[in-house]
Amino acid sequence: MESTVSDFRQRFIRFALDHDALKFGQFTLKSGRQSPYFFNAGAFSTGEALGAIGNFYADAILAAGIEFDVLFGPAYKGIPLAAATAIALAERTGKPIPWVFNRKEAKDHGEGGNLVGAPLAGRVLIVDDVITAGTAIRESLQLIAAAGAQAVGVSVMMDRQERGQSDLSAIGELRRDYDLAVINIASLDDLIAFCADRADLAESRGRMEAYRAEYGVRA
Ligand code: OMP
Repeated sequence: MESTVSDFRQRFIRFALDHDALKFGQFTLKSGRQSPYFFNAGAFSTGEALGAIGNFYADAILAAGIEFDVLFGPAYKGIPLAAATAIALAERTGKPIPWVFNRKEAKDHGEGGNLVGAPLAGRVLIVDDVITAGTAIRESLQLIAAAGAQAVGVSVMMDRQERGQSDLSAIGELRRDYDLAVINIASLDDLIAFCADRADLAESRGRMEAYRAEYGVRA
């Protein structure tokens, strides 16, 4: 059967399942919502898996055609993801691809400050793991604004397509408040479409559809 999910998105979902990064069950989210599925980027715990993830981000970023000057990886989970993405994009574009990350605690010796890597300046593309209500991304946006740089987009492996702080989706609010491009490797809609092709995931699909009806909103 032909799938409705485009190629790299479908390959990514299969890859996440194979690496136990995508789990079905009952999970309490940061927002307090009870979710029938969870994405754990920490499960990509080998160099091989991380290299593949960097290439999935590169697929999504190149497909979006966004222009940026520097990648930003927010501490902690965004750091290895931004590094892997910078390597993959450099290999595929032949460009240097500057990247920078933050520490959670400022350092008062050595080079000082709470930013490590390339200057946080110009057009910034954030690389983070998952977006639910958008709280984590907003912290990064404040940091980028404080540095005098301009956030142009955020790239995540999973857009859960949930409501933010209002009736809009989390990414709808980000677009409205910051004029940001949101680039995902996969979304909840992709995940549900993927499950439609798999009889063994029919029950999980039903629970995700019920969850989407409660917390989801189209961007
Ligand atoms: P928001 O800040 O509400 O957008 O939630 C995003 C963060 O929640 C991510 O950066 C993760 O730390 C965590 N999270 C996941 O890692 N995977 C999920 O499937 C769901 C969440 C979550 O708690 O919402």
